[in-house]
Amino acid sequence: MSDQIEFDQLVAPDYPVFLGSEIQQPAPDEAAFHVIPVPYEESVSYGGGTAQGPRAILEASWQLETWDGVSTPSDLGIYTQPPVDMEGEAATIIDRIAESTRFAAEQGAMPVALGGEHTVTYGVIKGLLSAGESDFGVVQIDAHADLRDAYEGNPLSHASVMKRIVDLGIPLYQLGIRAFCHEEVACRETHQGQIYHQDANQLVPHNIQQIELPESFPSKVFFTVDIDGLDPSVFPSTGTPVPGGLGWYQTLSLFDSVARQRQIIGFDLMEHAPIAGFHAYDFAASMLVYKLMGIVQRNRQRNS
Ligand SMILES: [Mn+2]
Repeated sequence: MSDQIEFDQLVAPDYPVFLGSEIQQPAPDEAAFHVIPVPYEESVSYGGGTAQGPRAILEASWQLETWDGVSTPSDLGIYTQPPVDMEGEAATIIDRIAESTRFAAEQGAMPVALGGEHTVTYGVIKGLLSAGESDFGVVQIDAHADLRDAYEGNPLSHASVMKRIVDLGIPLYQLGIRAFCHEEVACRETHQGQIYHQDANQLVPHNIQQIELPESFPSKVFFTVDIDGLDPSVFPSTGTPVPGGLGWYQTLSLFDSVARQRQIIGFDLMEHAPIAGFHAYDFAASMLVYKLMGIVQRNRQRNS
């Protein structure tokens, strides 16, 4: 794809700005959204390639229309940050992700992180905390619970990312989970009142489009989307695909139902691993990001 399109707005070599075909890169403090590319791929357990995810999503975004079918999210301003530097050890990279996230928050913008493996979300959450966000919950769409205390000895594995977040005392609501182990079931039981869930076997066969967050759930929400939470018929472009996942419209509806109940303070899309020759999935991933921005935009208008 990059062989055919010449990108005239870049944030780093080979990294075009999000939607750069349609909008000029604004100043960082004039954007409601900061897209943060994080090509992190360290602990991937099965199929690889998610380090290529952020760039593929940015490239594909040049094919989007600014009108998302309902509103024009780009009117709020979308700033694309340079990709996070991947040199060094996992803990160092996590700190850099946190810095980029904090920068977004300090500019008054909502971080929109593009992965990369799901571990990235831990850095984003640390960044929100360091920016002074304290009382928020996380809503997670995923095929996997990611609640192992460590995976293959690694506490910063993509399979442990939600455990790291739970260990920070942050409430968690899981959606679409359908592949998990006994340790993760036990973790949910240990953390009753902190971890909530509606798994795929409830959501998908019953075509549930909305959830109701518990009253005690914080008023602010960070929303993390592992692309494997959607069904592999929509997104086979991921390292650990699992059948029986959420549909396209169902995902958008569930996100909207959360945005109607709580203030979204950021979101991410993780684990997209482009498949050479199948650019449909890159485009779908970029459209999903833009559609989520649109839902944020419309709920802001509704609530203001
Ligand atoms: Mn995950």
